[in-house]
Amino acid sequence: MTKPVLMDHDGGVDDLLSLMLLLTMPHVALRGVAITPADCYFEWAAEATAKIFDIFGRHDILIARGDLHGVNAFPAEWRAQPRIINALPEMLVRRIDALPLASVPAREFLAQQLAAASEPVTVLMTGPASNLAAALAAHPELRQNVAEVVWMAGALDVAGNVRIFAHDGSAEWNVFWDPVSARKLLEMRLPVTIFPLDATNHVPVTLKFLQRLAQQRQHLLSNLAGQFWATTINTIPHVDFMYHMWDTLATGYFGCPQAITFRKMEVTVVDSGFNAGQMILAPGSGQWVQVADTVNVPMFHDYILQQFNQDC
Ligand code: AGV
Ligand code: CA
Repeated sequence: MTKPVLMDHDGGVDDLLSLMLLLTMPHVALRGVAITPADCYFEWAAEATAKIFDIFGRHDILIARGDLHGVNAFPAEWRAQPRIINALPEMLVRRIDALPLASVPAREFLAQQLAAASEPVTVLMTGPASNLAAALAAHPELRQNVAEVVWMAGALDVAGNVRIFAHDGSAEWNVFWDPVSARKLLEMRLPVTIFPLDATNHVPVTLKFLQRLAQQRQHLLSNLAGQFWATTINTIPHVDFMYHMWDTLATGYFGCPQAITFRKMEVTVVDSGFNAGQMILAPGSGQWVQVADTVNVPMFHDYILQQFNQDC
């Protein structure tokens, strides 16, 4: 049984690794990729995405451009990260003559794909929620075509990762970029599985893990993933800034759910003020979602190593 999946990512190194991981899963049928210009500049993220398709020999998947912009911009130096990725030798040698671009913006592309699907589709979001929230607001009848929304977002019982002037630090960036859309999406009462910082804090990118990955570098995917992760190692070595397998954990859920425990929580999103973008418990008035909680880290690492230990 294959699982139809639409991915909406925002071009971070973690997002690109997640796309690679997703493409290693034989039971996942990737139906399209939307790119939100949040933690990336679209052109560089689209180029990296197309090159990853090329590595997997997948020239059948379209990229749709997000035309919505959140109220709180990501730092420019984070947004430029795909440039480094595109400059890695293995990526440089891949020439993309023309990007496989969809003819409509991402929100309309998601709606079209959901409408055309013969069975409900899972939407994996590794960036903000703007495109899906807009698609389903414009076409409410398509909500029944969503099997599950899997979203890396939020921080519940732990600190957020937004560190800017005039914010209390309680929000996670994917929610903070566009808190209003995040809140609207939750209010649509879809089956949602959230991967908040509470879960992803268990999986920092460590040199110990990268050393294991390097041992299997004769496989192109391991070599490439090792190089992608190496570009993240010089982020400030403090838990607030350290690079984690945020999106990679959410993606790993598709292939290795047994490594993750979940709890059911009733949540909402604060959409303005000093804690804009904070995801909070809202007993009696929120939306019930499944929230990733703990991670069996050795099992998760083994899974990633196994997926990248193959030729494509
Ligand atoms: O908040 C985590 C989200 C994930 O979707 N992103 C990165 C992942 O793609 C934002 C982010 C938080 N800290 C970062 C981020 C950092 N140090 N560098 C780049 N992006
Ligand atoms: Ca991301």
